[in-house]
Amino acid sequence: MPDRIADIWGGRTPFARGTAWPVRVDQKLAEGVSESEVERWVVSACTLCSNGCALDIAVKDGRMVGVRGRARDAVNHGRLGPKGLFGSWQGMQGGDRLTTPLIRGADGELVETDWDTAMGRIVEKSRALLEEKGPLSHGFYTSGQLFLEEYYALAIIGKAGIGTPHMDGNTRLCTATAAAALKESFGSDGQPGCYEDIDECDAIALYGHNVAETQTVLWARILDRLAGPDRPQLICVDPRETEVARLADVHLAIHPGTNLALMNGLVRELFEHDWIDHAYVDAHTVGVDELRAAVAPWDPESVAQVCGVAADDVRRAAEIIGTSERLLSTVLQGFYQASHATASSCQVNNLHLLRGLLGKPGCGILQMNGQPTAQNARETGADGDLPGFRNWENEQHVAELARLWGVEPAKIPHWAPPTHAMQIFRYAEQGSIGFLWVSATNPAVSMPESPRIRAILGRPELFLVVQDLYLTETAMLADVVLPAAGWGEKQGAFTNADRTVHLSDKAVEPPGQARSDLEIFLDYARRMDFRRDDGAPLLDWSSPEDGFRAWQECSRGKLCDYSGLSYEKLRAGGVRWPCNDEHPDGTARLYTDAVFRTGMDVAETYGHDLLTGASVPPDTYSAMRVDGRAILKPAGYTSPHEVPGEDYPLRFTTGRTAYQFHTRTRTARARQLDRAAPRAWVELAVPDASALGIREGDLVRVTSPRGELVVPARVGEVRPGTVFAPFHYGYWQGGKAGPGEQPTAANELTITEWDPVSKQPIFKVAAVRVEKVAGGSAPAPAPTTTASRPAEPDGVPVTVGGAEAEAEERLQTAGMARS
Ligand SMILES: Nc1nc2c(c(=O)[nH]1)N[C@H]1C(S)=C(S)[C@@H](COP(=O)(O)OP(=O)(O)OC[C@H]3O[C@@H](n4cnc5c(=O)[nH]c(N)nc54)[C@H](O)[C@@H]3O)O[C@H]1N2
Ligand SMILES: Nc1nc2c(c(=O)[nH]1)N[C@H]1C(S)=C(S)[C@@H](COP(=O)(O)OP(=O)(O)OC[C@H]3O[C@@H](n4cnc5c(=O)[nH]c(N)nc54)[C@H](O)[C@@H]3O)O[C@H]1N2
Ligand code: SF4
Ligand SMILES: [Mo]
Repeated sequence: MPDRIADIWGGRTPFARGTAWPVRVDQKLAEGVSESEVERWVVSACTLCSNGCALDIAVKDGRMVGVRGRARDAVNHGRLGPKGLFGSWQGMQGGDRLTTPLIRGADGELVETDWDTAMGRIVEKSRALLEEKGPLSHGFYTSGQLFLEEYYALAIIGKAGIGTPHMDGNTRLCTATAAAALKESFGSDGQPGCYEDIDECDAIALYGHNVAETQTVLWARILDRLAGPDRPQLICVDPRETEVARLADVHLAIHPGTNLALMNGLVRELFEHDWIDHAYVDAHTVGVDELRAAVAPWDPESVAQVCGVAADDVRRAAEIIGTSERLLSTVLQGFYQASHATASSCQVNNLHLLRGLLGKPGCGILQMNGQPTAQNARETGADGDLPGFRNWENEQHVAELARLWGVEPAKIPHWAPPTHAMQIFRYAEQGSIGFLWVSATNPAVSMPESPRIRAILGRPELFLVVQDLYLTETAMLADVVLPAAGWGEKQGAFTNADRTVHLSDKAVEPPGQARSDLEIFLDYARRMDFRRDDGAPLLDWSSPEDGFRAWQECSRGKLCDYSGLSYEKLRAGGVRWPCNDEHPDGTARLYTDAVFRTGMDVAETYGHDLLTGASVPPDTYSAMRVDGRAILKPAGYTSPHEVPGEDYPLRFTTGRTAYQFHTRTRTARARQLDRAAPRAWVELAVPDASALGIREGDLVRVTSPRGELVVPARVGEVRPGTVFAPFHYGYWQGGKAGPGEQPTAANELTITEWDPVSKQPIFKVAAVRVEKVAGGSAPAPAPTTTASRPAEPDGVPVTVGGAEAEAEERLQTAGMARS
């Protein structure tokens, strides 16, 4: 059996364009448990990234004892990656789960209590603040990791119960730009393409997306096309030598923060060579002249100078993009969390629109999601949108919600855009928000400039509720901690990055008194006695399925239409929305008719200026008469705000490793994963390291204007002049609760700044200096299997998982077209 820590993607099953990706069922069972001992297999999908690989959970003696990929699911064809195989089920059963509510006692310590006391304290505080200061005293900061029904309940509580605009998800840190770029170009959130576009394309361009580590099963699909008889061409835009970069035909290792200059250059090349589908552009888009003018200065030489790449590589990439018949593009954090996030991501849309490559097999755009349920946070309005991709500036849309919820439209905050997460924290800092409820996210580690965020969360004037599985760095600062049931312990639906909806059934009981997030939100609504205008309870659901049905009504007739789905139908396998009477089996691709969601009546936004973020007023938008055409949005490049200088000569960027998920609450509790990347490190390029006298494993201090990290150095393959840090390692480091001896969290250094349109924080661009603190006695604790591999492998032990990381792979070739 393969060691799936050493072999992240598993064995190759090559396939040719237009044929089906072969099925391979990956399975992992706990040590000593054989398949015949498994009592039940429970339908679910993995929640350790946005890929949403379908799986069944193995149950024995009331515990989850393993997982098996689902052969017939369109998303993964049976495959699972290391996080799915090891992290999904073990990460829930850490032994140190929260099992009772905690409240801060008179002596300032968190003490165990019962639900009545904990909820009583929350409701008392909530009522007092509402009376004294009104709804704007309340803020909710949620996740991209709850289930659809939970978000929808929270959205109704916030918008129709309390009436506060201060609600957002950590999706603001994650995929706010995906939504923003889709809205700006096509009028609405909603992924145009789907994963089958990998099977159909001739070229794949990955923009700031290290898919090999962050959606390992999707990369396995790409690897299988690359190994097939008609290999697609591959373009990678990333400052590191990722696995994607290694296999790319063109690797553009640009300086962090310069994406927009590159993108303007690529768009310009299409115009220069007339790689334009004029009929498509004329019939289905607006704005081509403005776009042509905006990109005019960006000839390949100018791009090369600003981005630090070869002009000929820009030309080669443009030629692939300009001449491939079927092009698939994916975009993720290297764009979304860098400067000019929305502007750069819109240029990817523009490349497709100019070539008319949209709504056809192999011609997808995946403005990727990252978290497993980020899509649902956006759909349901738990993230600072209105539910169902409704537009807060459209009175009709607000009236629909008011009817659904049985309240006056005036109750639903829509006098200004919903408050984004960074602003919610600013209000908490200033004191206008006095009640902050954080669910399923760990901002003390994951938000930028963490010294500031910790200070805000720790303010004695702020009443902080934290709802989590574990006592995280954030929970330690709370006034009330609520123990949540998690994946496998509760039921709910969720939607992956290609619009595939899965159902996750309950496999086991949650530990101790832990309750599902849905139960907690419903309990709060009951205790607060939120009512419709007719006096009936605002939320009368008694099960997740009630919530699902309510959501189906809310989504009916909208782009994200769930009306044709049911739990029963989802048990048979994932289905892509929209799913309704017209499309009972779901919908593979959007915009096949090139009619976009830009009409006045359906648009989710009237758009923004990409450089300033100024919103387009409704009458201006109306006068533009976009009427269902896509918008080619231009933006001129400006330099990032924080650039290297004398004091801070290097560029700092951050991201992920294949083996850890975010702040590691789940992956650090799966031994196979944790051992592969147990502690923090930073990556330096060979020339930078040697100039500073730093060798592999030396302890270094990395300093930005905001803070410092002290961690071992990996002398690796990041582009010279750039320092990369994984952001997973909070001060929970090493299982120790409380600040560690040395700061290890990347966000100690990051900047409080965000994209003007999407409001997504800039995690990937800052300036730092690096100095050696002490010689190391061992190589850095970074994996060798991925982008963090050492430049000089001699003496660095190779990352392996050993016997405990062995997992089964069953190839099912019957009926499959194989190359
Ligand atoms: N193993 C693992 N998988 C995950 C997660 C995880 O924590 N661990 N998290 C999930 C989530 S929520 C998300 S959002 C996704 C994120 O998935 P990705 O976006 O693929 O992951 P990142 O490592 O954050 O960033 C991707 C790449 O951006 C590059 N980059 C940095 N700065 C720039 C720049 O200025 N321009 C360009 N073009 N590239 C740049 C980095 O070198 C990095 O390789 O992963 C999901 N999957
Ligand atoms: N420097 C830097 N910072 C970043 C990023 C970066 O690339 N660089 N990436 C950003 C991105 S894209 C993201 S998505 C964020 C992620 O940042 P976070 O959301 O803070 O990361 P997680 O560790 O996933 O936190 C989720 C929490 O929810 C808990 N949880 C899991 N399931 C459940 C559940 O069912 N119910 C409840 N109540 N709790 C649950 C987990 O135990 C965990 O504590 O980080 C962002 N921060
Ligand atoms: S690719 Fe993502 S969803 Fe699939 S098994 Fe890995 S972590 Fe889970
Ligand atoms: Mo994310």
